[in-house]
Amino acid sequence: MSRDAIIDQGYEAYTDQDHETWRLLFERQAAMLPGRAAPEFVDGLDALGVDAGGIPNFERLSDRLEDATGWRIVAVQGLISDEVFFDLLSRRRFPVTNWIRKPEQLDYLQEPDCFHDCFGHVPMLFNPVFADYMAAYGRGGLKALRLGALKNLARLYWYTVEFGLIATPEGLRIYGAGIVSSKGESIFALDDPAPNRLAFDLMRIMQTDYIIDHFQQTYFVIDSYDQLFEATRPDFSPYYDELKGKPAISPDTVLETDRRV
Ligand code: HBI
Ligand code: FE
Repeated sequence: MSRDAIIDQGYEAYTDQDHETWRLLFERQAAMLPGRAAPEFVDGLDALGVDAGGIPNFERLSDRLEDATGWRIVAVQGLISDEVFFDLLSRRRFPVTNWIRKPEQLDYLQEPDCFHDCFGHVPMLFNPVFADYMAAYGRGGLKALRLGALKNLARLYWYTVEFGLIATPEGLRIYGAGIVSSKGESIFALDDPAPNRLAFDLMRIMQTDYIIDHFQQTYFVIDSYDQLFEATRPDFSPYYDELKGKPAISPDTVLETDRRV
């Protein structure tokens, strides 16, 4: 079923302008991320960094990634169905959109492009624990689809893989792809007094709505990738049953039971 979604990257079709857009975004973000992004992200970026000269060739990048964690990148046209997305993740294939944004869209895009997918997501896939978490997430996604609990599980992806923060001895750091690939949000998420930064809580997250059209009002902070992986080890079926009767928590709410970080 995933076969239909996978396309050729079409590397030769990229224009000089496309590569220039990648370089601009890459250099802008890479310069800002030391001291902001998680050390594991920065390490992963080094592996990708040899391609700072332009859009990475997915096959060559996949060869390096596969050596590290067994993951490969596959090119897709854009958003793919939930089922295909989860099926790919469960088989350690990460879908990366092949096209890159236009120069006039450097700061904001509605849908993921090659820069978000590749720069934002691929570095963390070089980390063995995070890589295992992502594959487990894919398996969990297929199951959540069958159980009608996708909404709950999608929130977990949103608040970890896309917008997660991690506590380190040096302070809070970003590991979420949606933050590291955005200039504005990589500053906002750490420095702005407005958003809530709450300790990771699986059930709480799976109950919390999210906003997709501006910076987050709440970020959840993990202590380690092991914590993340361990939290997703149990069978979620009883969790979904428990969540079914509960109303959603709005993105800006802080509960008495929340721990601020
Ligand atoms: N497709 N290309 C692409 N990228 C995604 O991140 C993605 C998707 N399809 C579905 C999907 N994500 C959701 O299922 C998850 O965000 C939960
Ligand atoms: Fe993403």
